[in-house]
Amino acid sequence: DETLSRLAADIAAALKPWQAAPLVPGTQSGAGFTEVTNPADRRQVVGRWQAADAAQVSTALDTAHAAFPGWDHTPAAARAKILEHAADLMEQRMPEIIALCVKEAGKSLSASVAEVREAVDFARYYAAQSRTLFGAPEKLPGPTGESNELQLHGRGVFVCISPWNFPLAIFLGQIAAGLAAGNTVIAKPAEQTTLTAHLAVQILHEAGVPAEVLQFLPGDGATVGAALTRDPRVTGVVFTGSTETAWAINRALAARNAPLATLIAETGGQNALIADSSALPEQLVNDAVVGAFDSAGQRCSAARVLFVQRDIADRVLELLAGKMDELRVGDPGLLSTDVGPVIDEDAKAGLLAHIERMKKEARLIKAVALPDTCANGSFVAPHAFELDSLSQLTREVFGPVLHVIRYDADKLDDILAQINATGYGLTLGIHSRIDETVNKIARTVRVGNCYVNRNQIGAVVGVQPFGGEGLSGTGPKAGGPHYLLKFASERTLTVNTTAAGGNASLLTLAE
Ligand code: UN1
Repeated sequence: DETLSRLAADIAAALKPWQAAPLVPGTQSGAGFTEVTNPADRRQVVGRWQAADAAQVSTALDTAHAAFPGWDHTPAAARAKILEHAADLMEQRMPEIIALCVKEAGKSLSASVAEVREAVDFARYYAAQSRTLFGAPEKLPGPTGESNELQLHGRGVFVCISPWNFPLAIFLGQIAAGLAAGNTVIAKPAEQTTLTAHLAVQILHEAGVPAEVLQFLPGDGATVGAALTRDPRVTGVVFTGSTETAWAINRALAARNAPLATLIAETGGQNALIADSSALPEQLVNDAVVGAFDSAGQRCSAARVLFVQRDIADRVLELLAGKMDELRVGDPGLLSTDVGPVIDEDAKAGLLAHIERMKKEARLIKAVALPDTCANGSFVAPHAFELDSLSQLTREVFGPVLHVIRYDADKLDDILAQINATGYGLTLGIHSRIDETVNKIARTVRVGNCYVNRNQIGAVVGVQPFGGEGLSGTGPKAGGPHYLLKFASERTLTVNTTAAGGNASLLTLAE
């Protein structure tokens, strides 16, 4: 209790004064600073930063390339120790990180706490994985007189391109994976959350990651991102964001006459939640509301389309409208807030345009009223619409809008085919008490994460490895046992251990 109230007091203290705007060190020359304002009011200045220029990008690549062998040969246990130290530091500096995340990204207090928790989990999980996977080479069976082993190494220079919706967790998770596997890393965060990302990099450096091993290059995708991905020295890119950007990165990597690079991408979704008539309506609605509106719907895992069997649809829609009425929209710095602002004015404009279109083409189930306190910020009221068909949605709607479609029991197969036909495959929710139905849906719909009789967001590191397939990503799953393998290169070492093998038999195989 004491710890909790101290934490609450520290967060409140960090939230209150609008501290002197932090600059991004090392990027202070040249013109053009971007001013970051709090999305909850668009007035308070949170900080300023400046994009890296072409010379800085080029120097970073030289440096990362030169530093790779040294970091790759650093024992995995030593790399792991540094990441674990970073996890400890993040825990110690929770109030400061949470406050920045609230102010810069507009994430609610509870979501910002979860953000730090997830970042800590990623750092510890990949550290543990790297001890096991990279610590000792795997001995392979072979004929007498020969020894065989499989070693894992880093691939080289990894570029991490991260999204604004998890400004700390995904940013840090990507970097931690790259570093744990022995790569040097150049991190380019989403522009909207540069300051939170910068704080994460400071913490990693403080924990002992050498400056040349992890470099920070703020800026936009079209200039900084593109300059990085076209460089032949980049051996891997880990990206979370839109499917379109993943395509662009893939094309840039493929256009180089260079060693073939790895792309690990986690992209969008058109996530369905399917409820048959055996679903428990109250539980279904609770999970739908959390799935659709937590973090103002700005999760790629969020529930976007609720398919509800016609027999229970009226009851479910009534409960849904009632539950949405309880949502408190407003200042993300208040513990009582459920739904904060969306990330910026562009996002807001796009969502409002979608809502206007839905008002014409679909039936409004509920529009939550925005309180006056939301007047200046980038707020979008949570909405639910009833649609006739999934074809009315042409793209992922990344915000607090839930779409509902009724289906007849004998049309379930059609629904499943339509969901697959979107090409996305990230999360799926199923609410049903009938094992046969659950199994059929879970077997048919091609997604990365399927949740049964619970909400479909908030995958926990090491517990629910997260990531999609098809248009939703390449895999492997973040926070899962195979993720680090994709950041690594494999080397098979075969040594003649007979007398004829001479001195080779004296080789120390383990690094
Ligand atoms: C994302 O929105 O990019 O399961 C990923 C979740 C989070 C991951 C979301 N752990 O909601």
